[in-house]
Amino acid sequence: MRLTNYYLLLLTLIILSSCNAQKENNVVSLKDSFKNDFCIGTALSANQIEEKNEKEDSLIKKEFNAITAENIMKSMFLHPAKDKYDFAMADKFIAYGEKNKMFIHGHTLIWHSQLASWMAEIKDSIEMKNFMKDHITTIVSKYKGRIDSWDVVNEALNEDGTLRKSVFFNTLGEQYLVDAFKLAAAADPKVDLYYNDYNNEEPAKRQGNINLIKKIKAGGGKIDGVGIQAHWRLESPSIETIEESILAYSALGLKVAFTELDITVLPNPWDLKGADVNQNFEGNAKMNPYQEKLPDSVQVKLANRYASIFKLFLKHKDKISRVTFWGVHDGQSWLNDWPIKGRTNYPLLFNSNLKPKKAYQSVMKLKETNE
Ligand code: 9MR
Repeated sequence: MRLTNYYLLLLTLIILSSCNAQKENNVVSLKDSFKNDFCIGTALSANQIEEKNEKEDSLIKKEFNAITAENIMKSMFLHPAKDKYDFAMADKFIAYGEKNKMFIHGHTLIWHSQLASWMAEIKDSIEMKNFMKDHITTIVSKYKGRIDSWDVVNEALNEDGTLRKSVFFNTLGEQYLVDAFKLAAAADPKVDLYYNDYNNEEPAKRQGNINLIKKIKAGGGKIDGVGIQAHWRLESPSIETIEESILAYSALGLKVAFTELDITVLPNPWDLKGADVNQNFEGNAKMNPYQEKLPDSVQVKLANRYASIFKLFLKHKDKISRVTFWGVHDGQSWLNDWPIKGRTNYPLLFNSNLKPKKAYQSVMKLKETNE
């Protein structure tokens, strides 16, 4: 009798372990789990585009079906001098996406930051018009039919919804927005054209963004979508604010993409009321509390935050085209160096050893219970 029990127990254990083994062999990934909902993207560094690290490369291919170049397609790299373009890295980026059958997003054509120095010196409207025509036409035509969507204009708004006094605005006024979208559409009529910004889920900036979209349309520009960058925090923005934005933008007939998603878990110098923002926070242990590891309590908070965000995304999947994380893993995140240099942040779904975090499980779990 005892022996029978022993054999029964052994049999159960064997069955259980073979189920688990099957589960492990059954490759589950973000891109497959959300394949009927929206693209799951990541931003790639130069090294990742060049497939320098085999483990990172196989993680990228396994989990993501959309890519954005984190830096190499910005104007200072693509167009370093007035008569010089450098497409070497962008060509590799596109080839990488094509080889892996990924959705390829172009970031970014007109942005006041990471400009080549010669661009920042353009002073008059004729020179700026010529620059925009040459820049947009050359780049968009080169990749016509190979890039799926473009950030035509990036970060043109101030926090209060007014237009940023960028070098483009200062030389051309608000007409530069319409011109940029017209030039991009002329160069590739089929590619999806986006306006992309951060904090544009917040009410004042959102209203400014809505006005901007209406201006582009009224001026005869083609705009297909709005990118909400989604550099977010554990406590804010609220799910309600994000939802209102999805609804407001899609009511204008636009696709909504979350283009640079990450969630900081570190203290923000600007939240410290009364603190001097200019004071030097580098090397200050209070501002870098999780150098060794992320405490479980915060890991759980991050997982819950990601779960509620993705729950909302799923609720509005008919309006959302793509959700892209700003980086593959924590070790690569720009948030390790901003707004304070040299900290250890944990904003993504994979840790710096490329292992899925609790946040990854919590996002994946939404699909297990949904379907
Ligand atoms: O992640 C990018 C970082 O490596 C660069 O140093 C930085 C320079 O401005 O740009 C970062 O990416 C930005 C993106 O292009 C536009 N939205 C904000 C992103 C984070 O700063």
